[in-house]
Amino acid sequence: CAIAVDVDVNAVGPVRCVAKLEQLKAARATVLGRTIAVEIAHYVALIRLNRPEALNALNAQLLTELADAMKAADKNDKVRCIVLTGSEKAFAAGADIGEMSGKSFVEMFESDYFTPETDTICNVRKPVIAAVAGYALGGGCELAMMCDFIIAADNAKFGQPEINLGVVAGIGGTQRLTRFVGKSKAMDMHLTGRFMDAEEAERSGLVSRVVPAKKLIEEAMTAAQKIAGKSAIATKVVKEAVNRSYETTLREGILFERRVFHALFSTEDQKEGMSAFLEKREAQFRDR
Ligand code: DAK
Repeated sequence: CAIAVDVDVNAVGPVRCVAKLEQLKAARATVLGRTIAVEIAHYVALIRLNRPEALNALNAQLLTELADAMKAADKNDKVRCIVLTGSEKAFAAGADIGEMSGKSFVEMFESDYFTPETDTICNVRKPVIAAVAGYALGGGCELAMMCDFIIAADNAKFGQPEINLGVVAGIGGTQRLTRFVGKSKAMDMHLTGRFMDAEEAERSGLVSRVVPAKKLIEEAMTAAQKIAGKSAIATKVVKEAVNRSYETTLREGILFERRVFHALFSTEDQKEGMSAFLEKREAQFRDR
């Protein structure tokens, strides 16, 4: 089912300030898929996973719809930041065990199970925040880690319990969790299958902050709107540069950072941002 996310919310030009929640609700436009819902307002796309009957377990349909929605949001001029969330009970309780259980090696290998969808999600160039409440397990934890940062509700529970099913994480969990929390804790999580609560997740560097569950969306939208007000060129460059720290050596990463820093001096937004600071006024970024 098509996920069209081009919705006019009567906002012109980059976001200058954080909109109030009431304004956000008033301007909200919703597009529903069968397993996700997309709302766009004030330059933020809020994508909700919506398979409550299976705690948002990731099946082929959900991941296809999610990848389509992410791609559309990445292309949409009215979106400058994306928030990905689930329900209060579950961000996502993992890949859909029912869908996977009977598959053979050949079926998994030939379909390259979930690779095109997760590649699409990881290739989004706009900033993506995961707003996680409840369970983020297995593929759910891995999906949250594919986002640029995670804001957790105080009821969030993270885990890689694939070991209990006789398998191993398959969409980045052994690699990303280890980079987030270090080898010892990652081994503990993957080998025992235990869950980590929000407080431990924040302490370990898996999430950037923990907020009360009732305020999760408000906090994530406020952060997203703040990002939406920055230069879109600079936010994409930040994303590429920080991701380099995972994907290459320190030496190469620092060289990449230096080069993109130099390159930003060719933009009007750099001149505007620095002039605005010196003139003690708010910057008016134009994404040029
Ligand atoms: N898949 C399918 N259905 C699930 C599910 C899942 N992962 N998790 C929950 N559900 C369903 C339950 O079956 C139940 O359905 P009904 O029985 O009502 O029809 C419904 O959601 C509510 O769940 P519970 O009744 O179990 O709810 P509780 O509150 O009692 O327990 C729970 C919540 C999250 C602790 C429990 O549901 C649970 O342990 N769920 C499974 C968690 C898990 O093992 N997750 C890891 C799955 S494996 C790969 C790509 C991806 C992956 C691997 C490879 N490749 C590309 C190579 C990823 C693998 C995984 O994620």
